[in-house]
Amino acid sequence: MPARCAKIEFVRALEILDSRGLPTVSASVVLSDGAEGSAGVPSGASTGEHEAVELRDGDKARYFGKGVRAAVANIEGELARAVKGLDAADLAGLDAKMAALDGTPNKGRLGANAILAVSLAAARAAAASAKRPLYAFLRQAYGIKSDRWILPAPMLNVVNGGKHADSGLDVQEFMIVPTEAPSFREGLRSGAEIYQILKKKLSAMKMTTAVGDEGGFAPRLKTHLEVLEILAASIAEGGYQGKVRLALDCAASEYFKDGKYILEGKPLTSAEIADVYASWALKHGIVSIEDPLDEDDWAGWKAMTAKLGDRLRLIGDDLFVTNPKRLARGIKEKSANAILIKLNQIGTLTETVQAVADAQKAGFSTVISHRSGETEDAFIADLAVALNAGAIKTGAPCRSERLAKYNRLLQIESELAGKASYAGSASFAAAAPAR
Ligand code: 2PG
Ligand code: MG
Repeated sequence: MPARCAKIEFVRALEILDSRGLPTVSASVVLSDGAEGSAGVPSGASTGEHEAVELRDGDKARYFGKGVRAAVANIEGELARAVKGLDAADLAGLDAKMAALDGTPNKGRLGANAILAVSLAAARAAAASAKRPLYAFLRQAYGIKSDRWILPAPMLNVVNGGKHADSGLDVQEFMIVPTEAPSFREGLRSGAEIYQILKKKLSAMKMTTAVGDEGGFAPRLKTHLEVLEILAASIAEGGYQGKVRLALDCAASEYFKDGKYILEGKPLTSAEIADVYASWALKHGIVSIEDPLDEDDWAGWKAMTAKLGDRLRLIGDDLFVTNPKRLARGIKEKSANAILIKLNQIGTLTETVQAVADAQKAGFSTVISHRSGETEDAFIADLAVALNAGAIKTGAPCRSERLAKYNRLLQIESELAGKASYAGSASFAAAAPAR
């Protein structure tokens, strides 16, 4: 008997709250065989100009205009009608249909948040119907041919600045990355231990140990170098020197004003700020810098990649916004050598998978990422493993919306016992790990 594919029967949606207590969208998809899947959509704070549209109600009487009732109505109305009866396992077909129905280049009519919720919930429902773990189902559904399972290196954001905290630091994220570890579990342990050591050090300095949006500390330290020094000391105290390295997300579009980068109060050109980053990188062996420059400073990115690209990963987040078109330009112009991947920047799972495939083909490293406003949904953990992405960034080892992803990876690693390897430093070397 030919295998019968379950069809989408109905779709429900709900306005829920994210980790900042602001509204976001969740959806559930039910199939003809009774299988069900749900997903929650995250939301950014330092959002890129070129991201797909997050549809918000704008009704100031509710949640200061941030309600998502229109997105919920779009899911239960137009989108539900369009996807009813579709083969749930055909994720690419489903996503193409929703994007065409929206009809805009940035999903501005129905909302990328509405479309993504259905895209992810349908993938979960299809995996449930196939009785396969999500990571394995995704690999099969997108025809990814690899018999290797790679657990990503976690990039743990332990000090928060920029728009994510009131620490006064310009740089948004200071991360620690276990590059040398025998397994994901051991890598995560080293990061979690260093986080606790850092907490003690900050307390001893009479600094606050309250945390920012992504679970990292938000101390009012005067300079960025001071933060790097405390982090290096915490790593050394844990006994992880050379095994756990440092990484930054500058989110520099936030401090780019009138053609200059305002760092620690000083206006700098892109060439001048590149020298500052280079000196930090040299001193502290930084393995990657995300968004060191503004999202439209293509010339600056190109120059910086020519200068530093053989030493570290320059990761485009706001620059590429997970958009295969912007990535294609970056590959052609050698604007960066790595890409940050966020599902809600582009609005469908299929386009996200495409961006990862294009990047890997070009030898770019890929980092699957959370948003600063998150839910308990751990979809990105499965996605990182399905695509052998090599790295994942999902906050500090603190706060359950962040730990949900790391804990899911622990579960996947134990499920794949003996069959999986840990990406470690491979994601930060010259070429991305082979699929
Ligand atoms: C980033 C993200 C996630 P936000 O800039 O990389 O850390 O922040 O979700 O606020 O854009
Ligand atoms: Mg970023």
